[in-house]
Amino acid sequence: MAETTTATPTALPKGFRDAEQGWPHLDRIPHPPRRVPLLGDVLGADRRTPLQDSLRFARQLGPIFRRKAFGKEFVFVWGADLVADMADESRFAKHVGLGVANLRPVAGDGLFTAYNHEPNWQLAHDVLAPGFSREAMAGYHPMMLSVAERLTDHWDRELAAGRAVDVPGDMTKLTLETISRTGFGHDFGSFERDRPHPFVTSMVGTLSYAQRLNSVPSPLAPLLLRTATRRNEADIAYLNRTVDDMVRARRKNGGGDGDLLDRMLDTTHPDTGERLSPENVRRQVITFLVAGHETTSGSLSFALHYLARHPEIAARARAEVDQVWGDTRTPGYAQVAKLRYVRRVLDESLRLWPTAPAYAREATQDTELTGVHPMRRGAWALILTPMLHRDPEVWGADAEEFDPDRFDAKAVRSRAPHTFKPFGTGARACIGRQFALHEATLVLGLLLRRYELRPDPAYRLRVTERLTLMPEGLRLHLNRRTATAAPAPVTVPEEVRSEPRCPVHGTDD
Ligand code: MNH
Repeated sequence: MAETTTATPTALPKGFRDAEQGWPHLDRIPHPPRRVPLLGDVLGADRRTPLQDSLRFARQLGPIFRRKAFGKEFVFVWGADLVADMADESRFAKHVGLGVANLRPVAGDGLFTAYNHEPNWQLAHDVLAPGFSREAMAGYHPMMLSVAERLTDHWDRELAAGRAVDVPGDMTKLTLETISRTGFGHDFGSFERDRPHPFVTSMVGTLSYAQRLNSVPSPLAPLLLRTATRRNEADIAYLNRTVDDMVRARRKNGGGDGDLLDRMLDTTHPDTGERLSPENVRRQVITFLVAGHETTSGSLSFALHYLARHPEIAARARAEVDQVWGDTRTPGYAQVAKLRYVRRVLDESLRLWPTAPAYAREATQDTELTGVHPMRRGAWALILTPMLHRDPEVWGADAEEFDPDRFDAKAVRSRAPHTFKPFGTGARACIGRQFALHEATLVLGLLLRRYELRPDPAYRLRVTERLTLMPEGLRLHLNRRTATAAPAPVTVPEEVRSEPRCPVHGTDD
């Protein structure tokens, strides 16, 4: 096994399809009272919002519960002690199931969808992790800044035309351009288009399809979703073609300055000398283009929604930006992390709406969850992060309120570990966490500094689901801020830190 290993992914059985086989004491786990024969717990469920339905069930049934759909039963977990126990990497690991498993035809053994036992996980992790080190991030910063300027140019034009801005649409343009240019030297020209790039349309198509597959009995899926399946195949083919073109262009022209694509194509494993196969490179490029923008876009959108709804919070964040950045037109890499309050706004948005709202964990041995629920090796549960993040026992009676002060240093220290998990946990936690947080903090800082946000008073937050979460139809009106007498910029010293063994998970809780 490689030196840089952060955990040893063990070879596991595929995982029980049904909770009955893996949880000997299923009777200890409550389920909705009225079950429909054959269909299961479908009363009050909406095919388009499986996550928000599960949140409703969670509120009724408590910290661990089960739901049955078409004869298959699944266990859901959100209580803080249960989630913390399942974060124990010596007894539990990522489970590739449900929505994630449905993405296998798109992303194969790419980093996100790989089974723990697939050798390409460790190989790709070790080869790509340095692409998310502090040095790498500092290198992406100028490109992130230049994409953000495309956004503000666009917003300036919308403002001048007296139009409200399409927040999720524009955040998606921004985050897609950011990952494609920093990671792959590719320009999708998103801001020059009126409609989303076809890559985005196909990506949303495959994500929605993967979600829909969970809402029909699997043997009947080919029949019930025939048209959708055909469209999905066309979407996957389009994603593959786009990516193959990008790779071909790079092979021909070379020169990505050591970006992610260069790493995927050229870098050999430090110990084994192995490199990623062409088929695996294709899977990784799709994985990073999708995972690298969809969730960050949602997080930025939710944060802007809350900032528009809470002018006092926006004012405080804006004051911080003025104070820390002053008149520097182009804030440097180290000046982004200094926006502590802006970062809290982002954390608080990710608390209420973690845009990748669930992750699955499986037992790597026969064990007892918190000493109460026996699990056989391979049994698994879905962790509902939005409920964990709203548990009144952790977050207080006002857990549903937006309050960034929950993330000031003292409050964070006083909370138990594993109570805030928007990026998942353990060896398979998000590799792009720092990337996303840096990009989103930078962009929020730039937007707060330049605009005042006015909500549409008639707007009620509606959340669309396509495995990820996004505020639907969110539009905001902008005012250009009048030039303020901002205080002189504070000089921010670059900290010197030694690199942990794994550049992305060295400090993971
Ligand atoms: Mn991301 C894994 C959330 C941004 C690339 N990401 C995960 C997981 C969560 C997650 C949760 C774990 C899933 C699981 O256990 O099944 N990710 C996010 C959120 C944001 C995000 C909420 C933004 C906000 N992710 C990004 C960005 C990138 C990225 C940006 C790339 C540039 N994420 C990944 C990859 C994985 C992952 C790759 C899989 C890592 C692995 O299993 O080794």
